[in-house]
Amino acid sequence: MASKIELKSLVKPRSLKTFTPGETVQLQGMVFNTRVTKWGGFILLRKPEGVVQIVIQNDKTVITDEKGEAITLNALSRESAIAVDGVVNASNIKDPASANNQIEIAADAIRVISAPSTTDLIDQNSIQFDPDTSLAFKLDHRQVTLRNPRDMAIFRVNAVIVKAFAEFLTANGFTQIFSPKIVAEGAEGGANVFSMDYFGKNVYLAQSPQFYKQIGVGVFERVFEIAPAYRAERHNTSRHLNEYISLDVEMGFIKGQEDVMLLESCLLEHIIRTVESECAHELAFLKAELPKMPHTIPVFRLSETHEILMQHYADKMSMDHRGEPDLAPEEEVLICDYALKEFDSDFVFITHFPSSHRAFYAMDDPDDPTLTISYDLLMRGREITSGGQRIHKEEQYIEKMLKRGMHPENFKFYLETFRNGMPPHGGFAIGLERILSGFLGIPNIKEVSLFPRDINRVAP
Ligand code: AMO
Repeated sequence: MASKIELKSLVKPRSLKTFTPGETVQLQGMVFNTRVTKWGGFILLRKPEGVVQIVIQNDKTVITDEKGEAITLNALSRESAIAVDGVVNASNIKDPASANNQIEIAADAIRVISAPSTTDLIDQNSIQFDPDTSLAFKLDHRQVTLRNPRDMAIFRVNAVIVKAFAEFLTANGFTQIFSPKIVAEGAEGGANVFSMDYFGKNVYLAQSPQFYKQIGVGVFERVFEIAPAYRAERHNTSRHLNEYISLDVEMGFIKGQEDVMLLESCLLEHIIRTVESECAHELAFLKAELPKMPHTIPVFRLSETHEILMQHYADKMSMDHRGEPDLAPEEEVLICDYALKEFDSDFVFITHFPSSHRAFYAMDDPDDPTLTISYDLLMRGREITSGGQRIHKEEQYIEKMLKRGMHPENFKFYLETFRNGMPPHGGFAIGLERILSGFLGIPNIKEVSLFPRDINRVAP
């Protein structure tokens, strides 16, 4: 059995950022690229944090293949898994994919641990830099195309967003939950629900953890969940996926939806600051600028938004949207433009959507029951969140369900929650791919989904 001391070195490989000139080092990684010169050449070694330059000198560096026989740099295939022994030297690397541009490694020995089984490898350089390489090609070969520094940088930022989300909520008394994705009823209504056979019964893939996070409030007061959500979107757009990651939050004992909006503002601020401090390298590489978060995010009612846009952008709109129950995509773009110009904010809250266009669990506004106490949060021209206050009384649920022609008997377990007592509560869900694409300025969310599922794609 391995001793704990050995395990320690396995658990945490040393970060390349800690390498200093003069040190003797041993490291392992995959060959991203090689360049042969008269005197030797270079290997770009791929590590989780980026690439590192290895310098080969023909008269000094010994390279051996899987069998232990000496080979030339020319014979070293890209995507070989190798072990390197060498000395760290100071350098000044220009490659933005570099994990630490202050150093390179002068290799004494390179040992091939495992070489690929083909010489017909996917050309990562063209994937990264050639705008003509189609997204379809990249996605068809995603299992390999993810290995280039650009995609790796995208998904490192992704991981930091998720970490910051969980960190902030945990620090603020929220308990992380994991709810089922095979469910008896769609929570959000509408036709975009996937149904499937479950031992002869018709069941669904969860459109959101809505019911379960509300149930979670009855237990823990404050809960969050990070999990896939499923939507049978028939349209192939740059902002819809059939499976996306939903960052869900639900909080009990709220005074109103303002509490929920304040929580989300502070949460986003924390996420932005964390990405800023931990992903400076990735942001520079991707030429991304994080969104501007003002002290207070501007808030407009939906009806007010239609009016503002008619007043300021009538010439830019295809039609007059006043009286409509939702924001048109062109309005999402224009109200964000307005928020940026007037409030220096890349975010804007839109509130008071009509009850007829929100899910049944949304609390109706006592001042005007045709409206709900609910909101959307837009960032850089796109909706990233829906949220609001929920109904917390069983009678109100039943009344609203019956009005909508829904059958309360289909929601027995959900209603039992409220019959047994619930505090006033509310919450929201952020689409992970939507915030990541917005942070990085990558318009198509398929590019920021690890293995996107759309109407034509279920593999890889
Ligand atoms: P909603 O249906 O608005 O609300 O979804 C919340 C957020 O999830 C993201 N999202 C999507 N992302 C990619 N592809 C899709 N097909 C897709 N659909 C939704 C968006 C959206 O703002 N239960 C409520 C949330 C709540 O009130 O707590 C809900 O699911 O970023």
